[in-house]
Amino acid sequence: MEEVISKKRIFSGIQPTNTPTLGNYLGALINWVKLQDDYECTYSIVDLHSITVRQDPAKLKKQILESYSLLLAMGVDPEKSTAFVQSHNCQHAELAWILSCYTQFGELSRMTQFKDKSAKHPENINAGLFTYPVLMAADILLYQADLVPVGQDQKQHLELSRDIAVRFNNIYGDVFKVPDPYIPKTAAKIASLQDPTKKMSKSDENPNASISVLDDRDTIIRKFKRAVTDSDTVVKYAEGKDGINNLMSIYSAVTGKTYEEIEKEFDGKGYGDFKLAVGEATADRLAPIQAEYARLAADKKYIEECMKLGAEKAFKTTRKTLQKVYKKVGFIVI
Ligand code: AQP
Repeated sequence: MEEVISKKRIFSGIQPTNTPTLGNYLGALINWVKLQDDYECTYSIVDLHSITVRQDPAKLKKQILESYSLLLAMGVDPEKSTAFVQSHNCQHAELAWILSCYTQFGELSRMTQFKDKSAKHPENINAGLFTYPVLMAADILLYQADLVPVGQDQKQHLELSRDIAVRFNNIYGDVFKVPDPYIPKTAAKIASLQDPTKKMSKSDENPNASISVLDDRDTIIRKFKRAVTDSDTVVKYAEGKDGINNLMSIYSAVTGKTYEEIEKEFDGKGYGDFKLAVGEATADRLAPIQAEYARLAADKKYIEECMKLGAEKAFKTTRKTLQKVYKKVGFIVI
């Protein structure tokens, strides 16, 4: 008899805190699309996470719709994968509560993101900001994910998810799959265009620091022209040239060229020519996504149907896990 090998499961999420940046795209979303062929993928717009920082409701609603539509425009297939909005599956919040009773105050106090974000928003150090990693653990463990694509910044949170899973399993038996990090072969780390020692971030207050995937061609080119570099003139990947290194990694990611090829291409040319080329190549790369996004944005009914389908698929998958958890802790499942 032919052996049926089931695909490994992947879970990943993105916060609808603003329009995704070129960093989100090249560092994460581009891989989400690729992974769909080889894995059973679940992708979420994690709106519950986004309110740990105060959001404007009308803007948030627009951003959830926009982020979701962009996922589809980039190539996430709602039939093949599960693409859903986190708040459409109430079981995330339910499991998060249970798991919070199996997570220690001391563990959460050690999370560097909590420390960073509380320093950034001293006026709003809310309990959600503190328990954010528990909700993240619930997101992952609910789907029995084998692998979680994570950037460096989320490694500590994934480690905690693993600790919580192991702790729960030690008490109640095999309930949760213990997830591993997935480090893609090509994971670009994109830095801010204004401060190349910092990551490009969608909530950066300086609009020139990041490229939104929906920026028009002129804006993209203008932002790259203004990108902070150094006083040297040679386009070369080297230590201490953070700005140029960042532009090279962007150019390499959008064109597929190696650093060596890029250095050759711009041999004898200045930073001005290089910046223009990076801007044009990035705009070319984003153009088809923007066109598809415009088409989808005009079809709200289709987007709503996809959201519903995603929510149903997500709920069905996670119901099994949550019922098992309820039984294990001693609740009556009716
Ligand atoms: N600059 C980046 N380079 C590479 N990857 C990046 N990611 C984010 N910024 C870069 C990856 O994108 C995925 C989704 O990110 P997120 O929505 O969870 O939020 P984040 O990591 O906190 O990204 P932002 O843009 O900086 O959001 P805000 O400003 O809201 O905090 C993740 O896989 C992340 O690694």
